Amino acid sequence: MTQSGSNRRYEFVGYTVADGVAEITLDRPAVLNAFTRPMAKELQGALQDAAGDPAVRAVLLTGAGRAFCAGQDLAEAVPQDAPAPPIEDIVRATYNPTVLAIRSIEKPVIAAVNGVAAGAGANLAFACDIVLASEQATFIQAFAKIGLIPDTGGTFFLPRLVGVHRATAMMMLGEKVTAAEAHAMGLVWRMYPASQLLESAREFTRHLATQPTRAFGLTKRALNASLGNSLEQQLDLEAKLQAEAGASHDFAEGVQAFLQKRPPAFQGR
Ligand code: T3D
Repeated sequence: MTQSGSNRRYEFVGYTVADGVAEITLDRPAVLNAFTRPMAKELQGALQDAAGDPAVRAVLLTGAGRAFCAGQDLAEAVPQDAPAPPIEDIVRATYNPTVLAIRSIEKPVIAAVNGVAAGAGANLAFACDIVLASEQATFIQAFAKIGLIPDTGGTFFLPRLVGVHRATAMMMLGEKVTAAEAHAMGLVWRMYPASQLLESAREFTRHLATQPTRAFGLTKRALNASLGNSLEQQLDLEAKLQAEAGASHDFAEGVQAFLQKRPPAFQGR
């Protein structure tokens, strides 16, 4: 299903569903898809749509034009002709629910970083389950350049992804990290030539959408919990979640397919 023109569900976010994949496109290319509150609300709506639609078994998040996302729209944050809205309110309304939505959707959420990802835009990508990137993509913890601290979960995910020292350097220097550097640090799973990123990311996500979605959802729940659990708690959780996975149609199908030496036909339940 493609949505364009008057059929389009959202103004600042593209949302289409095809082949089990919800493709969400941040769509304010004139300002490098910088976040305003309306765009964030729409992104949260699109994520909710994807979470609740049984036809969606994986989500692809990308940006329109030459950028993934330049973070907070600074013209909105600091209007030149009106008092600035409280920053805390922006963070609480814009970024916190978006990150929580990505982490709580029990389906894979893949970021296809097509260009610069700065500030909240970078940390939005790092909150996703797998990050794919164009060879031309860059990641910038831009916050320090304007006297802010990293938000959008950056101080939670980055030290866990790359270690405290590298995260600190990225955050205090605000330097451009190239896709190749991000790949070497494990922030990016796979890089593609710019012209091939979107099609490759679609194929990648379509593949995930044919896989055991229920088990993926439970895997994601376990990974989320592992970030705060002790080993004992995590082993206990694994046992419980494995009971759920073991009761799924896809487990029965996966085992039968293996024994019958044929590819499995997972239904995501
Ligand atoms: O309320 C709060 O502030 C709290 C929340 C904070 C979360 C955050 O994300 S804070 C960090 C905000 N983001 C930034 O500081 C990044 C600002 N942008 C840049 O540093 C550069 O634009 C980039 C490095 C991302 C890209 O540089 P470049 O040279 O490729 O593009 P450009 O020419 O700077 O930008 C193109 C246009 O997009 C330009 O508009 P123009 O001149 O063509 O009319 C530029 O003003 C606009 N733009 C880019 N980023 C933003 C933006 N407009 C508003 N807000 C932006 N973040």
